[in-house]
Amino acid sequence: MISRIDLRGEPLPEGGALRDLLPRAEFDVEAALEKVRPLCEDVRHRGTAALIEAAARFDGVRLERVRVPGTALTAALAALDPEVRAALEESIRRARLVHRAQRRSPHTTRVVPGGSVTEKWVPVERVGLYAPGGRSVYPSSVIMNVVPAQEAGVASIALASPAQREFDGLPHPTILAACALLGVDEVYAAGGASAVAMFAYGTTGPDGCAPVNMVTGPGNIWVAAAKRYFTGRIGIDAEAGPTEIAILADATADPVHVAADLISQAEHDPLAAAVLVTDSAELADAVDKELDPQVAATKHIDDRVVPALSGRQSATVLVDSVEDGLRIVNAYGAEHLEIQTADATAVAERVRNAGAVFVGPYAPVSLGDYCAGSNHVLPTGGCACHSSGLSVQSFLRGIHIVDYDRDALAEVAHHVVTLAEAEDLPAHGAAIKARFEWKVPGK
Ligand code: HSO
Ligand code: ZN
Repeated sequence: MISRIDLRGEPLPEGGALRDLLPRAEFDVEAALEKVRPLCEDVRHRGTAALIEAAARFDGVRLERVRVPGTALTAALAALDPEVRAALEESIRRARLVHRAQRRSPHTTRVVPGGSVTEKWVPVERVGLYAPGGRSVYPSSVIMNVVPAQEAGVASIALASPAQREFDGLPHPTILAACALLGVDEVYAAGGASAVAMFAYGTTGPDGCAPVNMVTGPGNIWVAAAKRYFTGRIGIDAEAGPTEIAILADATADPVHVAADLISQAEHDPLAAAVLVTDSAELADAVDKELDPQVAATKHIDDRVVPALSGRQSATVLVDSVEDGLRIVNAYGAEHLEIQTADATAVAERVRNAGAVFVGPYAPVSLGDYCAGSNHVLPTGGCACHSSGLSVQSFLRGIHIVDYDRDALAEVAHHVVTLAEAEDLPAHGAAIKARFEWKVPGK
């Protein structure tokens, strides 16, 4: 079911060529931009009326209101299965523990006597979170977006999720219940690119949504395209692409676990990538054997798991050693990377590129998706080579406060003027000279 790439017996190529050995799903955000632009501009010009029309067109729902009343949030929480509630609460508790520890305090560096730079951390003022509907109704993603924003100190948080026909045009009740548990009370029934536009431009009227400074949250290609459209105007987390799991395993790994973990992320999307990198052909064979019965027994077999595992974005990669395997996974930069080898801790320490690393046999990705305390909004499509997953830091801005007195400025004035002149920017130098008895042009 899963194809094989055999890289044994030859030295691995360097750099980009190594990365190209592992194919990725096509995710052409640029092409989607064309379709998204008119939707976004419609929201800009017609506001709530455009959102109502988009809900009718894309979600098949006749909406009367876009803003979800507080009573609907309370009702959704009251109707929530107590076991689901307990699990969500535990997920929130653990996520808070980890994210609270990410808070940053201001730091002052005394550069010279009388001259200091303080870096202070200021939360983004208002954030819009997007929670998808349809195939991916994930209250866990609401937690993973809201908790870091709250722990960062974001004062104003709004959430949008598509209107659902079977729930009277409200977003999915578990999404609403998760909002209620987290204390998010500004919720809109709005989906896709239109929801992102609502956040970016803001809308007016009784159902209006004030514009936000930043939009985060997962979504399909239309949401990713809308985020790209508004980048610069607002901040975004990342353009999330299809999910990915890579597993670096040796002969000590349990094929039952490996197969189960590959399937676990394949279940998200027909374009999800499941990649096993191993130096053990025996393990690869055993995993292949394990996949058949486990896939046959899983729920989303035909629509997602089989297409994901058999797609060109998934593969078993055979290498000569765990050392070579490390090179492969570092070149790939998976969203999720499991290490299932002897001395997994030491191998994990050598990982440079991954959204999150899961160490040893008892840290599967599913744990991280829900209850490890870590964040599950992670960079996909190789972006782990330059970006991090969502965290408190994502919602903070570091501001430098430069405080120099006369003596401290005088001490370095000569260098500043020299550099200004070297860059042919004499007015920069003049701004220094004007403060001392130094010849300022025109004076
Ligand atoms: N694995 C997904 C997140 C998720 N899993 C939500 C289950 N629910 C991307 O990290
Ligand atoms: Zn998942």
